[in-house]
Amino acid sequence: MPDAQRKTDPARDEKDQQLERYRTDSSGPLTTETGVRVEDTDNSLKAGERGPTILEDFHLREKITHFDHERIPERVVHARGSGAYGYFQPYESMSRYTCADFLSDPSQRTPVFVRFSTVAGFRGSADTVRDVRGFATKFYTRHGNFDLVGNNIPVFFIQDGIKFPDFVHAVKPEPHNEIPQAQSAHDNLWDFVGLQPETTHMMMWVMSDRALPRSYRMMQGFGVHTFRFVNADGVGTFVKFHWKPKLGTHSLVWDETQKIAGKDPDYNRRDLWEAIEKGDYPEFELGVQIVPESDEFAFDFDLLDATKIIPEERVPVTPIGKMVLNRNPDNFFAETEQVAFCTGNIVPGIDFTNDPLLQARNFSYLDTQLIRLGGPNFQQIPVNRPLAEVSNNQRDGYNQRRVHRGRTNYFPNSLGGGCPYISDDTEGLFRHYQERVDGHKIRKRSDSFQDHYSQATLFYNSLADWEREHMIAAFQFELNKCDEKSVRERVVANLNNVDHEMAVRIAKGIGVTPPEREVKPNHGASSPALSQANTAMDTISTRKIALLAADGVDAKGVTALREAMAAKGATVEVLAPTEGTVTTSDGGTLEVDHAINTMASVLYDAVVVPGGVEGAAALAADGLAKFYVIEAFKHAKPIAAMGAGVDVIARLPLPELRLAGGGDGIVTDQGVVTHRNGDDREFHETFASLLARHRVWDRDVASVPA
Ligand code: HDD
Repeated sequence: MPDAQRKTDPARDEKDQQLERYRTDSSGPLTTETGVRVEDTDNSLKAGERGPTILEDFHLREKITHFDHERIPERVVHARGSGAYGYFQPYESMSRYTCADFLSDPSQRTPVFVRFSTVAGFRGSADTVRDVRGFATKFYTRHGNFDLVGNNIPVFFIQDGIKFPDFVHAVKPEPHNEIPQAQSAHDNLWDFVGLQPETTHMMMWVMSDRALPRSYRMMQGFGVHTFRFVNADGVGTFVKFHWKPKLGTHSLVWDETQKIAGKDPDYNRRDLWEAIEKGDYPEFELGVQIVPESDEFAFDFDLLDATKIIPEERVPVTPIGKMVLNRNPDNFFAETEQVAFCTGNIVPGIDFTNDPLLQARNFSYLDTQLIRLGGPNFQQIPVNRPLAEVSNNQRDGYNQRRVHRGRTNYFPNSLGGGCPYISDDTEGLFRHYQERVDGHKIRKRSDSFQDHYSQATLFYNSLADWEREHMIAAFQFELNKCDEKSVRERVVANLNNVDHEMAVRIAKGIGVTPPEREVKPNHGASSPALSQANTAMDTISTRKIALLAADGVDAKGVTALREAMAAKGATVEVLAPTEGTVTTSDGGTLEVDHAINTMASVLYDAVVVPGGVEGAAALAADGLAKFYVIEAFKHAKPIAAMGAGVDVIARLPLPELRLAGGGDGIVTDQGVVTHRNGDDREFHETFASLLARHRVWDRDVASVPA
């Protein structure tokens, strides 16, 4: 998008101003890194026009050397990601629970940088794979950086960080042939899963639609661990962090994700970038579940166990503030690649618990940045720099950018005026929460961590029918990709602990003998908050609608639909056989947004077939156009047809549908809304309400080819 069209928030926050000091624009004559102007950068220095290149060519050597060193190690997990800046603003002071400055004043905006990611794939892998999504937020608070390094799923695969290398080795491509890329559907992962029952709850989430988000702007985020708020009196309270997207939590369907991975591997990255460029700033509400310390043992699971949620019906999520992402980075490498999140980055008012997963993470993140970013000075990289003042006696090291003056670099000192000193001022002072700890050194998992199934069952029970169907199909898909029968059998035996009927169905779909007996009856409890069927469905803002057009299209209906959708924040894009324009039935022209073969229905939320006899006839004869509609139907997307466009639908190989005839008004059947006169407010409203519900799940799609 040209710079002139870029909408950016005019308010330049402190982080933006700080970054301004480091921004550079290409200008002036071309020079070496030492500032020497060069006369030619296309030809190396040679002994004669056809002679050998000579070592003396400092420009060649510098240019090639720099290029050779352009890459840094990709993140060992979460290598593929995308980031944005924005701000966080609390709704009211949380000082009753925490002295965290950024949560104390509703008029204060704290700059943030957020990076969303997939876990297993390499840096260049596709966005829409089945995977957990990372949701890492760096708050540049006045009292230092706070990193909330979460995921879009509220639980984790393992309970103790010492298992992390095993889990990651198992899910990553297999070591002998480095296959498959960014896929959990392979023997090694499921071998590990079957042998490690603590993964069960998380695997249920990963097999659910949560692992296929429609957009980074439409997924939840979770801090996962139980953290601690600490107030000014030193009183601690347990807390779980939740991010809820304003646009609701919505997902793609599996077949669609696989196709998008080829059509647009940058699907989620592009979506985030374009939304921010257009001024459709993604918004998330931060909420907390608050548990007084006196209730530490009030639950039938351990608050320190990261494979467990606290059901929202038991402890509600209190909204405490909102985050708005309003600025794209200037440079992917400098900012999104070099951003370094560390769970150990906390600020006064927030503290850890003894969750053994969190404790290991606190070591791992700092350690990984040392290798990834080449030494201990990575906090000096512009995107990582805190806004709070930094002053200590840490010195030297690779990539030291500070020029420390003075002769002292130790504490205490008198020769440097005693600086930096330990102050009595309690404002912004970090004090560790004084938790009493008493125990034997022991390598043992607590008995309170041993129930791996009750919450997996709770999740299963909470899903809508369509969500369960998707999950069962996902288990079957993944396990069918496993060659080893013993691996499939072990996973089924384990799932039998979650729900017998579910395990039987999965077994039947993967060539494994179904378990004969129920291990224990399903407890029947559910938590409605866990189902995506209960998410926000009141907006079509930023949704993308494909409108198929050919010469002879009815302009009036198109314009009316476009205006109606734009008024609700959605975008209608015109797709036609070629770029340029199409001729409308009244002799005018209609701008084409994309040639139909450069896009696909999977890149849109809905498909529209407009009126106009000639245009509709052309679409009816165009295999690509017809496939848009059939595929959209298969993926449960709303479809609209107007005027002669209804006849295009009528001739497609779809299940029997009631469509609008000559004398009918609006007819809606299985999410297909048709009307002989498209220029109608009620028609637009019907279509928009289908779109707001995201998908039409009660549609018969099994027999539809796509
Ligand atoms: Fe992790 C990256 C989230 C467990 C070790 N993790 C990483 C990122 C996210 C998470 C979002 C990407 C940050 C970015 O965008 O730069 N990780 C989680 C969550 C976990 C979790 C929600 C469980 C609750 N992670 C976890 C464990 C360990 C790690 C148990 C190791 C003991 N994670 C890492 C890492 C990474 C990382 C190796 C790779 C790149 C990085 O840190 O900066 O240190």
